[in-house]
Amino acid sequence: MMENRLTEYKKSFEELPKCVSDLLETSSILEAFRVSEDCMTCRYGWKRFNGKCYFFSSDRLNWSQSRDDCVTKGGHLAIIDSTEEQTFLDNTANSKMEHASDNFWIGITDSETEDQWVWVDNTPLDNNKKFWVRGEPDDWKGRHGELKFGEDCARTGIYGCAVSCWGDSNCSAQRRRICEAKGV
Ligand SMILES: [Ca+2]
Ligand SMILES: [Ca+2]
Ligand SMILES: [Ca+2]
Repeated sequence: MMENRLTEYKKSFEELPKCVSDLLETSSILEAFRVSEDCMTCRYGWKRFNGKCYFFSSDRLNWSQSRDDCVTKGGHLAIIDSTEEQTFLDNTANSKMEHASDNFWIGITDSETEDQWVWVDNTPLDNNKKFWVRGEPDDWKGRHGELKFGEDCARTGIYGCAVSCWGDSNCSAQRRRICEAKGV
């Protein structure tokens, strides 16, 4: 445990020069404050919110590759358990999307049992903290039901969505991802 923490601290220092150059490029006190706050508690390139750190990828992977990559990065695919976290994640995703459906994988799937949604830490989806957009999840199998696999993995919303945004999608689709990790 201590060793993990030490490695994380060392990593933060390695990434410090990049933080400093970001800091020098800020144009307002407010922006400088935000950059230094992110840098103090999260690894470079991760964004801080409520004591957690989030990574919004620019590359695209299928859902299970995304899940594994977040673990490699020392975290997990985002587990969303409050309206605040959901709003922050979809708002930030919005600011990074290149087109209307350029959304991000999050850490929940019903691939084990259809319609039983479970987060990557094995917690079942809480009925009071579901953020599906209207009409989803629909386990869509094509217009004529011709697709073998339905939709068992969840993604963030289309452009402009803020709270009830999630959709289920084919797990083999290539999408961006949101990883979540503890702050250092
Ligand atoms: Ca979370
Ligand atoms: Ca499904
Ligand atoms: Ca769907």
